[in-house]
Parts: sequence; structure tokens; C-alpha cells
Amino acid sequence: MSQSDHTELLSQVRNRDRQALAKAITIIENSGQPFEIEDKAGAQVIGITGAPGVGKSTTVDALVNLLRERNFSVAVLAVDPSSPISGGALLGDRIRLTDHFTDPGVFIRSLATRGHLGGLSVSTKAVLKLVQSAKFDFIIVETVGVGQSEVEVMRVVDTVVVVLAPGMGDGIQASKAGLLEIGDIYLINKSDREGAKETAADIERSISMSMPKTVAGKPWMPPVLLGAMQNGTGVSELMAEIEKHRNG
Ligand SMILES: Nc1nc2c(ncn2[C@@H]2O[C@H](COP(=O)(O)OP(=O)(O)OP(=O)(O)O)[C@@H](O)[C@H]2O)c(=O)[nH]1
Ligand SMILES: [Mg+2]
Repeated sequence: MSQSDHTELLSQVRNRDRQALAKAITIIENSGQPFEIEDKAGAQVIGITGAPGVGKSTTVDALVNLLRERNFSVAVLAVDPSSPISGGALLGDRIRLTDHFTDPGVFIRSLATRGHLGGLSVSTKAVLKLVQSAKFDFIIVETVGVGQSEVEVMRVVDTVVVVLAPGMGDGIQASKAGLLEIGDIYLINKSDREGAKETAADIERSISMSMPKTVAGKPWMPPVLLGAMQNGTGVSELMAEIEKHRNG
């Protein structure tokens, strides 16, 4: 790509041209190289992580609906560290955001991050920087898959939401997966099912024993919320905590 094509593409991205953004992300994925971007980060980057099937994508969907109701623009990145495939197929399976495909205030993309020179977080970082320049109000990063690579992705976001569900792994399992160190907010989803309060109590106990967190130099005690994202229950409380976490 010539320098002037480059400049043109980046200026389209800055005007939040979704096609240009998709194209530029593909360039990063294929080359492993970041673009040189001077814009300062603006959007709050929200990470959504947790074990398979706990309701991460459902949570993303509920958040996107809420943000659009409030007229905020939002970009969603589904990071799949295990898959070299990007684009349509994975998205169709993983994210129920089809309502938003025609909405210019929403950008949705899945990211394959395996097999690049710079490794996982470098490439995610480069994409985030690019998406930041498109000036969305919020960026949501959902990780697909579990383990160390997932934890690594969460290091590059501003606010980490760990999603859990009753009966789908207690505090000990979550702790083993490294999830109880990284959460700024814990959401016990599927609280329409039995055992949610017990799971919440278990997580509260576990995090009270982990390293204290701070936001802007002030102590931050990660809240443990109950929700049923499938019905949108608790999503505004979740968003309120996300905003609180940014502001400290
Ligand atoms: N009962 C109940 N089921 C829910 C709720 N939220 C999500 N689910 C269901 O849980 C299943 C998994 O939801 P997803 O949002 O795909 O979960 P995920 O964590 O993104 O899954 P992976 O991306 O595969 O790891 C789906 O069948 C959802 O309909 C909820 O609040 N209550
Ligand atoms: Mg998912």
C-alpha cells in the first residue's frame, strides 16, 4: 500500500467509516504491524471475560442495546486467541448482534490474534489504537476462550468485567483461571437460576483476599453484581459501575 493510500485510509477511519476500519484491521492482522497513529485514546475500553457459556456475548449485546438507547457509539471486538479465522463465521456464532449490522453507530469485528510476530497483546493493542482513532464513545472487547491468553488480552483494556454464572465454576476455579486478579467488576449472570447469591458470596469472599485495586490513586473494591443479561436485568447497574470505574 502506498503512503498516500495509507493516509487516505486512516483519514476515513477517523471519520468512522466502518468499511475503512474493517480494511485497516485486516491489514494489521495480516502484517502484524501497527499503524502510526497520533490520536489520543478517548473511548473507555471495556473488557468482558469469563468461562465459556457464562453469557459474555449476551452481556455485550445488552450493553450495546443500552449504549445505543443512550445515543453512544460503540465498537465491539471479539478476540479469539485460538483461531486464525477472522470475519464472518466466528462472529455469527459468537455474537448475537445482527440487529446492529446496519447501525452506523456500531462497529463489530472478530479478531484472530494467533500467529503474529508481535504476539497476542501487541496485535490487540494495535487494533485498539486504530479503533480509538475512529472515535467511538465505548469499545467493548470480548475474549473467546480461556486461559492465560485471555488474561493477557484483558491487560490492555480500561475496565475488566468478569462474568460468572451459578453452577459454572466457583471461586476456586475462577481463581485458578486468574480471573479473580483481573476483575474490576464481577457480574454473576443467569441470576434467574438457582445459586446466584451463593456464587456472589463465594466470589466476594475470594476477592476480599486478593490484592487491593486502585482507580486514579483511590482504592477500588470490585463490586459483585447479579444480573440476567438475557432479559436485560441488571444491565443499567452494570453500566453504572463501568462508568464509576472510569471516573474513580
Ligand atoms: N438462564 C439464562 N441464560 C442465559 C442468560 N444469559 C445468557 N444465557 C444463555 O447462556 C448461553 C450462553 O450465552 P453466550 O452469551 O453465548 O455465552 P458466552 O459466554 O458468550 O459463550 P462463549 O462465547 O461460547 O464462551 C446462551 O444459551 C444464552 O441464551 C441469562 O441471563 N439467563
Ligand atoms: Mg461469546
